[in-house]
Amino acid sequence: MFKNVIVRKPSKNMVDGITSAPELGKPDFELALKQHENYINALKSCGVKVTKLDVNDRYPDSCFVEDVAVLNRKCAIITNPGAESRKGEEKEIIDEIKKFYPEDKIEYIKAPGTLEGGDVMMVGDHFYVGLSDRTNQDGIDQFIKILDKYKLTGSAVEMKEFLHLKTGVAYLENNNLLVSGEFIEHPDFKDFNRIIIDDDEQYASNSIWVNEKVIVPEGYEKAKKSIEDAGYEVIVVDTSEYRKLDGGLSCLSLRF
Ligand code: CIR
Repeated sequence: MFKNVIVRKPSKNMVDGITSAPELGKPDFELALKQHENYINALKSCGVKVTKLDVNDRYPDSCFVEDVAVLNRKCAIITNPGAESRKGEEKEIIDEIKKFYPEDKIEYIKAPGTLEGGDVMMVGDHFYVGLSDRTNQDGIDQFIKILDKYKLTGSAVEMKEFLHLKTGVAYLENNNLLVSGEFIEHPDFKDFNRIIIDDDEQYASNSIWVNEKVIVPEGYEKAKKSIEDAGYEVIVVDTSEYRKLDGGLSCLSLRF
């Protein structure tokens, strides 16, 4: 169960955040703010305490807090983002993390290692880490070494198609895994109860489990039904403006 969630309010220049899909247009900032509020309310309805960090306009992508830290019940790992314009963004979360973890339980990924939290999927005490354009082998090696210190385990996941691991896969606890695209037949995930998300609804594979409920992006009816059929109560939140920046439900918070 998660007790806490950290989010960061988007800054005006989020509209200039990194995107691989400029054809979707620039985000509407006012709408993005409304969607962020709805997202916070959905999280609160799952019984977590939400900490909302101040706007940080030094980093246009700073609302995607998931990428700068990996938090678990034993330690906090401050990452080292692989994207050029996000380098240094991780430093902006450290003071907040210190409110939740003692300093000797805060670890750091160091250059030349890179790692972004969007590439990390927690399954109990095991952490799957995508070897992506943002997370390199050195970052994964450091990460696994840190986990080992806390008697946790990790493994690298080969991938080619998606930005981050969790762009295409989401763990819903109880061995249930949403999978799309290259992860549907991925050998690393063959022992999960796989809930397949069709290509035309791929964005919905970035849904999040929060205390037995699952938050799903608006507009993906087949995905919503499959998740409901698996026995979950679903909460729908529109994230259209974040999708324009390759961001989704998981990227917008740290849940721990
Ligand atoms: C980026 O490209 O870094 C942001 N525009 C989107 C980050 C999405 N984060 C995530 O999937 N965890």
